[in-house]
Amino acid sequence: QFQATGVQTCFHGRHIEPQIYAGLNGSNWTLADYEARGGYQGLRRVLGRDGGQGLTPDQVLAMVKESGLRGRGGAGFPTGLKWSFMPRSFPGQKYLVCNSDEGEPGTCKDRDILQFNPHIVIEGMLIAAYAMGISVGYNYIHGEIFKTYERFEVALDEARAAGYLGHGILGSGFDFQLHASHGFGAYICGEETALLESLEGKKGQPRFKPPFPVSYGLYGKPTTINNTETFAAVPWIMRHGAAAYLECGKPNNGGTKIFSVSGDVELPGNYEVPLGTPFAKLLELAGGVRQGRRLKAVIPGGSSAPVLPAAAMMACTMDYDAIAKAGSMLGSGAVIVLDDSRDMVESLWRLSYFYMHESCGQCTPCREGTGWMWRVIDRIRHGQGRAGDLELLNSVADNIQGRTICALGDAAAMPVRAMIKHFRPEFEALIGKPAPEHEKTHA
Ligand code: L3W
Ligand code: SF4
Repeated sequence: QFQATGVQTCFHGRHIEPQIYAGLNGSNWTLADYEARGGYQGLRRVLGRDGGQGLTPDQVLAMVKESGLRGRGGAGFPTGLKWSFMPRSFPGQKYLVCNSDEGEPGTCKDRDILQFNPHIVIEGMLIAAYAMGISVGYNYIHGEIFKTYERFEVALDEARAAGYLGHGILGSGFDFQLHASHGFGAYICGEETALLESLEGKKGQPRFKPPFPVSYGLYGKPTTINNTETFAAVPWIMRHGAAAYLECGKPNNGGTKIFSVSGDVELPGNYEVPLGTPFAKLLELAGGVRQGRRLKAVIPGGSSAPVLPAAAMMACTMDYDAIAKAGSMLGSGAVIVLDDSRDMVESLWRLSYFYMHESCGQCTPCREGTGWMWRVIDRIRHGQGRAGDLELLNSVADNIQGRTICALGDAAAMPVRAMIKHFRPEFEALIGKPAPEHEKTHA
């Protein structure tokens, strides 16, 4: 039973309403429902169709910058800054892309936003397109959530019929066409340049960066890519103002964030809370550690984020800066809770298998290194570990991290190093005597 819920929380002594899940009951996703909740009012304000004067693209951009909104896909890059990179005048097509290829283990927020609130993403993309002078957009949706893709298509039809998409939107001079596209389930297609390759109909393999997509994106044209949740935050900012959004969170970490809390908790689910909420509060909202067991560790930002032991996590607030200071990353906001019954060697063994399986194979350190790390962890797990295996694992991780085309290599290496750093005795306990000399090259 996975819950999708916005939680009203008290933060800095103030009552904070959820911004993305507000008013949702699971079935009120249609255009009429969305409009009844105040939907498309942000776009109307921007286009001057609410009785006001409207906002210029520069004013919209300034608001997004001031709001402190940071990318919700994993990197936390400032959204307003990213939008400001888009060239204003370009003699050709510019593109806007929504990255809904959610595949990070533990992350399941974007699929729920699209399922329960698709119009909030469409409205956010419309406002982004207006700010950057873009007339064509795509939403690339993960291939394993086909029903969600179908629902998004229906929402697009509703928006077109109501004049929110197409030419002369709401009687203004603004044009925007938006299309949905679905992938086929490869994790690597969530990496933005692999996504673009896939959208172009090619094999989804990452490109070298730079050039970044804003210089050389879809079909080689300037392209801005943001995560689903990032676009979903934009309408609220337009309706309530940048300062109100920033105040919801903490400096440099504006707004609310959806955390997918999974693992050993009583109430796994998506929880929308202000950035800066203490981890202890989030854990409490998720019902606490299951069956009254003790917290052992937490992976705070999806499987790519280094694991943190319980004590470090309980001292943390849930925001980009605090989690980075503690030695991990907020990532996409997938909080994987591990209780004291968990075997960390087994946990790492599962994670490592995932990265080995999902490596696109394009660069040698990742293709060979992910398999090498998994094989070493596999033999440790089966009681056949050798003296020096932990040093070997760290060495392989060192030779992957920072030496690959995309972040998957780093994402595979970081959990290995963190698990060994924090839970070394569990690995050592499984490692037997030194292997015979002739076996030492077999890793
Ligand atoms: C123009 C520059 N643009 C950066 C843009 C860049 C991108 C964004 C962030 O990885 C992380 C990764 C995963 N001029 C620019 C520029 N940009 N400098 O800003 O860039 P970057 O390179 O910091 O990150 P990234 O390559 O986008 C994303 C982590 O997210 N992650 C992955 C989650 C996976 C999902 C999923 O399931 N789909 O969300 C989870 O933590 O490890 O560190 O747009 O173009 N100078
Ligand atoms: Fe492919 Fe891995 Fe290289 Fe990324 S790091 S391009 S997934 S081989």
